[in-house]
Amino acid sequence: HQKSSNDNTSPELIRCYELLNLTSRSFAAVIEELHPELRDAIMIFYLVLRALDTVEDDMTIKPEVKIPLLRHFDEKLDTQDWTFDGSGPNEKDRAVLVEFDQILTIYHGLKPQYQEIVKDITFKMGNGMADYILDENFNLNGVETITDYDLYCHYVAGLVGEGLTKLIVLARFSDSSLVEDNFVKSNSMGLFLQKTNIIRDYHEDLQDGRSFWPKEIWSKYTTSLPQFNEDPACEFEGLSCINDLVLNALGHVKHVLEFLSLVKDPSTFSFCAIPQVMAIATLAEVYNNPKVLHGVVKIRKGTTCKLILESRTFPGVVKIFRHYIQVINHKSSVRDPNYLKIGIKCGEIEQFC
Ligand code: PS7
Ligand code: MN
Ligand code: MN
Ligand code: MN
Ligand code: MN
Ligand code: MN
Repeated sequence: HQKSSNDNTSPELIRCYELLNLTSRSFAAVIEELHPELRDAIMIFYLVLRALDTVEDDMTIKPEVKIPLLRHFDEKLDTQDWTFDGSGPNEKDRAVLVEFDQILTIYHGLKPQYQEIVKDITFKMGNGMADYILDENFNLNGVETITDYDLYCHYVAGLVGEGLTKLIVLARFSDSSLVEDNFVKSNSMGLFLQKTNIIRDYHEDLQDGRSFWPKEIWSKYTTSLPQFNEDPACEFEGLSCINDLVLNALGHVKHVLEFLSLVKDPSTFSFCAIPQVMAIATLAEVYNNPKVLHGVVKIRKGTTCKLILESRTFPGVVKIFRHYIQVINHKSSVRDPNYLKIGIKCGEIEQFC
């Protein structure tokens, strides 16, 4: 298509940024602030994965249609004008699929190296998601072991960390050691966000007919996951389960802080740090909070603003983590089965904070 070299606001590009804002206000804010070298590439990376996740999330698409669509989603990136309007009318992000051709136009204008990263991660994520749609008996899948939980989170979020790290290192915005650890720290960046999202979304996911809480953890507290929501007598067990999941998520904090200490460019640092800071604040909010079992728990708007302002520097981020680790430690009750482990984990984190 025709486009002069300094015309960087084609109608397709404008529409892509609108789609970004329609699907996530928080990611839109941090992506729009990125350095021009990476801004469009990361915006497109986000929209492609948002489209893939919309397919994964749509429970009205039958597994016979959904699984091959996920497995071959990367191939849509070889086309100029693929679109999909088979997702349900209530699917909140269906516009990214209906207007996928707009995303493709901008995608094909990215640097070839950036396109390759987006495509490679799309391929791996789509196939990973597909593995988790049905179990070996062709029933809707749940997450069984903690190993499965880590693998699912790797597919849907650890891989995003890996792709973003490759982009950031290619653009020379961070220390190249970030790609020399087999993406262990990048993976933790994604897992910390994804596990926080999964703990917080218990009620919403249950209503959508699915769940990502691993059975290896919840089976210590109940024989059926919906019981935490349905039976008021099980509230204490539900809280113990939430706290056990938070303890598991806190296992990623060390790598998250190590990763952030190696990011050099300020806009890239904020982009990476803000979601992590929101996650630790969310974990402190959900910790021992019965509202998680019955609805959505969100952090206050004023808190969000304050966190964003304090996330500009690495010492600012460390201070926020220390604060929320203390909040969690103080909320912990001696009656909680993981009381000692939480105390030890919080102490460990404060050591390197
Ligand atoms: C490419 C920025 C910065 C090294 C759409 C950012 C959904 C938590 O589904 O929308 O509404 O419950 O609240 C983001 C690592 C991925 C992991 C994953 C792509 C950080 C498709 C975010 C985001 C790596 C699968 C959004 C993982 O949550 O969930 C770009 C470094 C998408 C990141 C999904 C979840 C993201 C998520 P929902 P949300
Ligand atoms: Mn999903
Ligand atoms: Mn989703
Ligand atoms: Mn969503
Ligand atoms: Mn979720
Ligand atoms: Mn959600």
